Amino acid sequence: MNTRQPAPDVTVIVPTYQEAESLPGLLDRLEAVRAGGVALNVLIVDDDSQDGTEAVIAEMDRDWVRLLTRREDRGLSSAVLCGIQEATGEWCVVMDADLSHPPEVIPDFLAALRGDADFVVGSRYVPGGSTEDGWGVLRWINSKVATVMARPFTTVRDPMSGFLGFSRTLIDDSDVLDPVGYKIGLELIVKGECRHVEEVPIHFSTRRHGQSKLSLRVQLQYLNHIVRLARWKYPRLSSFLPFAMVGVSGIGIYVLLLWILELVSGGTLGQDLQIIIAIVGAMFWNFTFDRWLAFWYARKQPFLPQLLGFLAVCSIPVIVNFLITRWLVGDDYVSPAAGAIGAFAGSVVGVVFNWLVMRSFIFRRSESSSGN
Ligand SMILES: Nc1nc2c(ncn2[C@@H]2O[C@H](COP(=O)(O)OP(=O)(O)OP(=O)(O)O)[C@@H](O)[C@H]2O)c(=O)[nH]1
Ligand SMILES: [Mg+2]
Repeated sequence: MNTRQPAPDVTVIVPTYQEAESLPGLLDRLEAVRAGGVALNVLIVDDDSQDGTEAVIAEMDRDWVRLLTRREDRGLSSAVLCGIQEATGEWCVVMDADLSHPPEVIPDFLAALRGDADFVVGSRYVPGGSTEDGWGVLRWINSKVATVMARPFTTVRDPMSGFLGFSRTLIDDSDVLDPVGYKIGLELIVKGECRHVEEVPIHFSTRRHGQSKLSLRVQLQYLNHIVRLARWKYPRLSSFLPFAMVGVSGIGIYVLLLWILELVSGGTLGQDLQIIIAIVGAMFWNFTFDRWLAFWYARKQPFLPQLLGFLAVCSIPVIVNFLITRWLVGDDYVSPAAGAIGAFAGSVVGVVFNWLVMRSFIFRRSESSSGN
């Protein structure tokens, strides 16, 4: 890029992996947008494709196009983040290389950003937007399911879009970004705490050259990404819900263990011992899954104090259950109704009280555990 040129209004960031065939067409269309009066430069962030990308860019020889070849890092989101760091324009536009995204709407993106939008998405699902025919049913379902899963975080109709516009300074602290996700748009909207996301309708074309990089692995990463976003945006709920669910599963484990012990020992163990073994087994079950799913941020802290604390706190609802049942029953007859009320009270205490106590005293957030 020629450093003597004035800073452009917008840097178009194009992450690429083996898109040499598509680049000339893309750059021609971007050149036409420039000719239309948009001061843009282009930053191609290529993951060492070795498919002639470098030669294509050298041959086209446009001084407003810069190729950044990454030889160590890999991945779409991290390529985009790298592009944002290297961008020089006041605004960033991110788009695919494969001509799925029409560069001609970039002026509309800028108009929205200069207005009151803090983020712009090229959208297939707003009036005027469309998708080229020929998407298989599976891909369509896939896109819809992914969109529905993003609903708790944003009401944007097409949060899966990879055609994005935003201010270069949207994220001051790039450490908050988590490049695990393929869907960097969703990540930026949520962590940039964008309030006004504008959707510019686009016609999404099917790629003509090269291959899709959308693999099953990438889709599994999306699930992981959603979980991480939930933990970031709703930290208490994302801890309490798994805790409650593990609690319910623990009851199942308890009953299952009682049944297995009865079956295996044929009653030789004695009732008390069977109950104790089942309780301890269920506690270990809960501890393991709570530590993993509900208190994920404290997983790197020492195990033993957590285990002992967990067991101590767990015994509180058992005591509550015991005391309430005792209080409700007469001297010599333990009625099932009293037992049920006691167990119910113990469970309620168990879920809410245990969660609060464990969060505050046993699985504490440390400075370094704020991430996911
Ligand atoms: N730098 C970099 N770019 C990538 C990587 N994976 C994908 N890309 C680029 O990101 C853009 C989107 O990838 P695509 O494979 O087109 O994904 P898609 O649009 O969901 O799928 P298709 O519609 O089948 O093309 C393209 O420009 C890719 O070249 C990667 O690992 N590193
Ligand atoms: Mg594509």
